[in-house]
This record gives sequence, C-alpha cells and structure tokens, in this order.
Amino acid sequence: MTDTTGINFIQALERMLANTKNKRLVFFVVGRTGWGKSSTVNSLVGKEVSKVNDYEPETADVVGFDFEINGVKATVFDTPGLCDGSGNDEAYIDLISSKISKPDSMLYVSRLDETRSENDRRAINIISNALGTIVWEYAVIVFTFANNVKPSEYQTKLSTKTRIIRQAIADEIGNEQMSYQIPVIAIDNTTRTTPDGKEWLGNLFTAIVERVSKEGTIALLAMLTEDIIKRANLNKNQKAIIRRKFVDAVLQSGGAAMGIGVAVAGLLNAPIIIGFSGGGIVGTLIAAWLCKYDAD
Ligand SMILES: Nc1nc2c(ncn2[C@@H]2O[C@H](COP(=O)(O)OP(=O)(O)OP(=O)(O)O)[C@@H](O)[C@H]2O)c(=O)[nH]1
Ligand SMILES: [Mg+2]
Repeated sequence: MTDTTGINFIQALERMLANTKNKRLVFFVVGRTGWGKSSTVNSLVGKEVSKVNDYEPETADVVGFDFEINGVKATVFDTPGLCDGSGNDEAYIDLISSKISKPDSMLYVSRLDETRSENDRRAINIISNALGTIVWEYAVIVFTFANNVKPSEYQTKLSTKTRIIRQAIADEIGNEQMSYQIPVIAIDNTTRTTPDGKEWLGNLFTAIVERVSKEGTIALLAMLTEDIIKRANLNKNQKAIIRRKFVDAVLQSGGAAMGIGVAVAGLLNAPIIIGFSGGGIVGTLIAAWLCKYDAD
C-alpha cells in the first residue's frame, strides 16, 4: 500500500523497526518476596521465563534474565529479597542502580489481600532512591492474588488498596498528580478472571503499552504477536488505546520526517493494508495493527 506522499507504509515501518533493532527492552519488576512477581512475568509472556518460587530466597539480589519475542530482545530485572527483612536498604539501592539505568517499564507488584503497607512504603522508597522518581512514569501497579478476596468485598478492597499505594507513592515522590496517574490492575496468576468475572490479561497488556517509555514503544508493539493478542483477548477499547500509542510513537520517532506521519495518523480510522501477507516482524506488527478491524 502506498500513501499519498508516495512512501510505502510497510517500508517506513521496516525502517522504524530497523531503528529499534538494537533496542533491548528493560522491564523492572518490583515487590516483596512471594507476592507473585515471577508468576506475573510468566503470565504476560505466556511461558515460564522466570522461576516461580515456593520458598523464600535468603539473599537480596537483582537478577536480570533475557528473552526474545518476535526478534525483539528484552531483559526482565527481578528483585528477589526486596523487603524480606534480611537486606540492608542502602546496599539494595546501590545494587539496583548499578544494574539498571532506566527501565522502559516497571511493574510494581503487591498482593491485593495484604493490607499492611509498611513493606510497600519501604519498597517504594528503595525504588525511588535507586532509580529516581521518574521511574514512576513508566509504572503499572499490579495487585496479585485478587481471587483471595471475596467477590462481595472485591471493589472496596481494590479501591482502598489503590488509594493506600498511590498515597504512599505520592508521599515518597512529592507529586500527587504523577502518582494518581499510575494505572492499577488487579490480577490473579492462577486464573484468567478477577472476582468481578472480568478477564485481566488484556487490561495488564494495555496498561503496560500505555506506560512504556517512548523509546520502548515500537519495540514493545513489535513483540505483540498475533498469539499474544489472542491470548490477551483485547477488547475494542484496549485496542484503541494501543493504536493511539502506536500512532504517537510513529509521529514522535521520525515518522513525520519520513513523510508518513499524516498517512499513519489517517490509519487510525481508515481500513487499509488488509490482505498484506508479509512475514517476520513487520508482518506481525501489521497483524497487531489489523486487530482494529475485527473490533469495529
Ligand atoms: N493464588 C495466587 N497465587 C499466586 C499468584 N501469583 C503467584 N502465586 C503463587 O505465589 C507463590 C510465589 O510466587 P512467585 O511468582 O514465585 O513470587 P515472587 O514475587 O517472584 O517471589 P520471589 O522470587 O521469591 O521474590 C507461588 O507459589 C505462586 O504460584 C496469584 O495471583 N494468586
Ligand atoms: Mg521471583
């Protein structure tokens, strides 16, 4: 397909992806030991990339593990031992900042059924000191173990816990507005649904795409294979949010300079490139893009 400026859309996408080829997406998963960090990463990826522990680790560490989806390289940094009472916070702050410069996405994991907030406050303090308050811009708050809460108490517990965590972040960073913009997603790694009967995976994917750093957006979208999109069972609203983020990223990453800005902006509404059967990474990105048409 060729747009009005004569530049082939697929070629332009290929160029953009080539620009992000050397990009390694950095995810940072934070939360107390046993609260479901590794399980959450595995739920997202759809297979076991991070080891799920039924025991408590003894030493504080920051562990990075690498994986690749659809040719896009990523590293997930996990924080076993954070706030398990054994570590020295100063040392942990140094350790985190020595291993991670700037994550593209941060998942802040806490249990929905855990009401004490001292551990959260401590974790929030450590992260903010190690990576700077800017890290909250890329954050998604994830409440695990949602099904440990009774359906009748779910909404109340969710809003209470949301308020407590956002307030703890606001107190730490001195920025209420930034804190209250962080999306909160309740999940349960043992089932597809939360106590309100809704599927959670699509919400989590969408929130991560919404919050990922500008530099990481195209790479993250290129990771969204048809498989993942199907598994997440994205609804129309979620797809619209992802499309919006994609268009913004194209416009910001030089799409305008390539002359495809206007064409891409037009794609938000125009049904095009149906029937394109390219392979590889661009093909998959297009597949992701096309998912808008089954929702309209
Ligand atoms: N019911 C329920 N169990 C969960 C959930 N998430 C994780 N688990 C279980 O909780 C235990 C700990 O999960 P992990 O994913 O290893 O937790 P972690 O935060 O990575 O723990 P560390 O690596 O030790 O810091 C495992 O037995 C998981 O199966 C959840 O959402 N609901
Ligand atoms: Mg773990």
